[in-house]
Amino acid sequence: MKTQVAIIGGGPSGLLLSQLLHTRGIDSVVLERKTKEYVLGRIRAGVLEQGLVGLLEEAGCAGRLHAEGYVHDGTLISYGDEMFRVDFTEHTGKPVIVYGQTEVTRDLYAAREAASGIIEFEVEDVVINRADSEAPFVTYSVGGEPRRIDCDFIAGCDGFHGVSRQAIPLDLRREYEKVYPFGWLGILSETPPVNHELIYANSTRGFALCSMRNENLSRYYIQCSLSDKPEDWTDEAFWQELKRRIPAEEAATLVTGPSIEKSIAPLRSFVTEPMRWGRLFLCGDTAHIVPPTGAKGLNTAASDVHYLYNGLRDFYENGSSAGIDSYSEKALRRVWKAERFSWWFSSLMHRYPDQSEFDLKMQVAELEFLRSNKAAQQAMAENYVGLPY
Ligand code: FAS
Ligand code: PHB
Repeated sequence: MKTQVAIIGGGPSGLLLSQLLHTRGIDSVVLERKTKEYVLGRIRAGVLEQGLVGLLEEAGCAGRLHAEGYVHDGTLISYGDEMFRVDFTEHTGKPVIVYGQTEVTRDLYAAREAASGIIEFEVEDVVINRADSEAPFVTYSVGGEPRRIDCDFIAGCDGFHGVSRQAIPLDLRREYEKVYPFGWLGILSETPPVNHELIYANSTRGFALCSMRNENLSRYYIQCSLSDKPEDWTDEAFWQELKRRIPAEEAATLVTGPSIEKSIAPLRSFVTEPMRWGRLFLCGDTAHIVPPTGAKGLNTAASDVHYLYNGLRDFYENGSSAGIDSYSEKALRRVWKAERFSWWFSSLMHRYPDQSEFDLKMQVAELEFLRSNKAAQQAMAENYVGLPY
């Protein structure tokens, strides 16, 4: 098979890139390791920056998002029984949209299928070949049958555990990592959200987050030990712990119910540089990971897609390689700002095993400053709604 862009990974990065390229008549093939049902079964991000919304509009996939997504003009931050609000629209003129990553991915699959886009599922043994040449190709198998795609470019959109990052020779890669000494235990419940906005909670017992997907589908998280397993937590134990970590007034109105999904995500900050080697471009989680505290994971994958899509458009439409040549530097400049914000917000909101009494006092002082200072709130709001591409 021959195509212009071979895309490894059928998650949001790969699908969004494929659909955007399609709108400009640029052919691609998406290779996905799992089944579509498996991909759609993952419960992940919930908050979309305007930049991602704009890309989905450009890709012709934003109809349901605008019909079903929730516009959030701000968020609540609590510490003990104290709670204050950061108004995104007041400080930046922009809201965020609450709409699950699962739905974004579903909309992208629907768009690719409507356009007869080529997506191969359950691929195995994906190997990137001659990425540092003018004639790269990808080999893989489906059902034991060996296959090959000859292409102009390869987009590695295969997430943190994919093969693309490793295709760049180790001596050419620099990796930066911070592993957090805790995870997030998350549940999904068919209950009304405790508040119409998100609540990020700093408590003496650890972090909690109250989020949602719609008026009868709530998403809650509590910081947990890395040794915890989802099955260690009954629903009742989860609800009791969540109530201890959010303000009493909110806990009193929390509607509990059976969990329909329960999972633990480890937290890490990770960046690999560069995000390009020859005709291979890394995009999304394969190149960088953030702790989900700042809701930057999916949204930073989106800005990578923006830079790569425009670089490839420039190449095919204008014969210029300027966009693809500057891709890695441009993408990384925004990636590191997302890493900083996610690390800052995680440091502010979580309990760390080695924290001293002084460290805890610093957290409260930082929260009080954020609560009372307009410039601090503007800085937080600008990062949360998404820095410019
Ligand atoms: P993805 O990992 O989503 O997609 C990569 C795809 O490539 C997958 O479908 C995988 O099956 C496929 N693949 C892997 N190896 C392959 C191979 N060899 N061949 C072919 N295909 C291959 N972000 C937030 O903003 N908020 C959150 O709350 C949040 N929670 C998260 C929870 C978890 C458990 C995880 C892992 C991530 C979370 N994230 C969150 C981040 C997440 O949303 C990512 O940023 C987002 O999925 C990035 O999308 P992709 O880059 O497409 O990577
Ligand atoms: C979610 O709704 O899953 C969510 C929202 C905000 C975050 C992380 C996760 O920062």
